[in-house]
Amino acid sequence: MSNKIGVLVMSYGTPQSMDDVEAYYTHIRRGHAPTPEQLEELRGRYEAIVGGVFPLRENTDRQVASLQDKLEQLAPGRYACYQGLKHAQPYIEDGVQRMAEDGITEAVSIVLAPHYSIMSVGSYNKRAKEKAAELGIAMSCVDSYHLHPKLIEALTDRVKDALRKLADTAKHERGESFDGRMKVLFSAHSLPEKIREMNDPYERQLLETSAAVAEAAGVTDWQFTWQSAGRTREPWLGPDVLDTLRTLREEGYDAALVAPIGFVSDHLEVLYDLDIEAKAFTAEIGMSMERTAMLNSDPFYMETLADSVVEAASKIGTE
Ligand code: FEC
Repeated sequence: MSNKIGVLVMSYGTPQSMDDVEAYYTHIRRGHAPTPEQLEELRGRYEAIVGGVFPLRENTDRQVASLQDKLEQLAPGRYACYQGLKHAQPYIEDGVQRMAEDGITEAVSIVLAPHYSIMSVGSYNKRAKEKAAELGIAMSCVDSYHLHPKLIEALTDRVKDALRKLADTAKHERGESFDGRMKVLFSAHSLPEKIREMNDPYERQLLETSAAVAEAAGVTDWQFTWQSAGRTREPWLGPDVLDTLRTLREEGYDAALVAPIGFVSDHLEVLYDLDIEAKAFTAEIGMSMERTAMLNSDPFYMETLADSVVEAASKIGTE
C-alpha cells in the first residue's frame, strides 16, 4: 500500500503515428470506423500541421511532468501523477490501473481542459471514477478551474502579447488603411446543441473566462465564438469562427485576434483549424488575423492545476 495520493491527469489523446489515425478516429466515433473519405480527410489535416507528427502527445507528457514537479515543490513526496487519455493509449482506465498496481488507494482526477461539460470533462471523470471504484481507489474529481486567478493571468498575458503582434501584422499588411480597430474572439470547441437542454455549464463557464480575461486585458471589443464543430448530422453550437470572421469583415473590421481559451495545448484543433484554415480564410477576405499562444506548460497554468489538485485531495472520501 502506498501513502501517496495518485493524480490522474487526463487529456484528449492523439494518434501514436499516421498508421494509428484510423484506430484513433474509430475510438472517437465510439467504435464506428470512419469512411475512407473521412479517414483521408483527417490524415490530410495531420499531414498539414507538421508533416504527420502529433504535438499533443509531447505537450501532454510535458504538462504531466511539470505538474508533478509543481506538486513536489508544494508537498514533497505526497503526490504521484499518472496519465490517462480519452481516445488513445494510455487510456484513462490504464492510468487508474497503474495507480492500483503501485498500491495507491486515494486519488484525484483532473482534465487538461478548464471548462466543464457533461460531454467533455464529465465523461473523462465518469470513466476515471468507475475504474477507480472497481479497483478500490477513493477518487475525488476536479470538475473545472475556469476562473482560477493564475489561469486568468496566464491567458491575459497571452492576449496582451498577441494584440501587440496583431497591431504590427495589420500595420504591415494594411499600411495606412489600418484604423487600429481589432476584435478579440474568444473561442472553444463546439458541442452538439443538445447540451443546452441539459442545463450544461460549458457555455456559461466559457463566457465567464472570456469576460474575466477581457476585463483584465482592458479589452472592450470582444465576442465569443465556437470552432472545430464535429462532422455529424446533428446541429452543433454556433456561430463557427469562420462565419464570425466573415460577419466581422462585413461590419468593417480588418483585424481579429483569436484566443482559443477552451484549449490548453498546441494541437490539431488550433494548428489546423485556426492557423491554417482560419488564416487562409482571413487572407481570402482581406483581413489580418493572429491567435494567442497556447498555455502548454506555462508555470501559472501548472499552479492552477496544482492548487485544484490540492483542493480536491482535501475532499477524498467525502463525496
Ligand atoms: O491534436 C490532436 O490529435 C487531437 C486534437 C483534438 C482535441 C479535441 C478536443 C475536444 N474535442 C471535443 C469534442 C468532440 C466531439 C467530437 C469530436 C471529434 C473529434 C475528431 C478529432 C478531434 N475531435 Fe474533439 N478534439 C480533437 C480532435 N470532438 C480528430 C474527429 C473528426 C472531427 O470531427 O474533426 C465528435 C465525436 C463524434 O463523432 O461523435 C463531441 C471537446 C474538446 C475540448 C475538451 C477536451 O480537450 O476534452 C469538447 C484537443
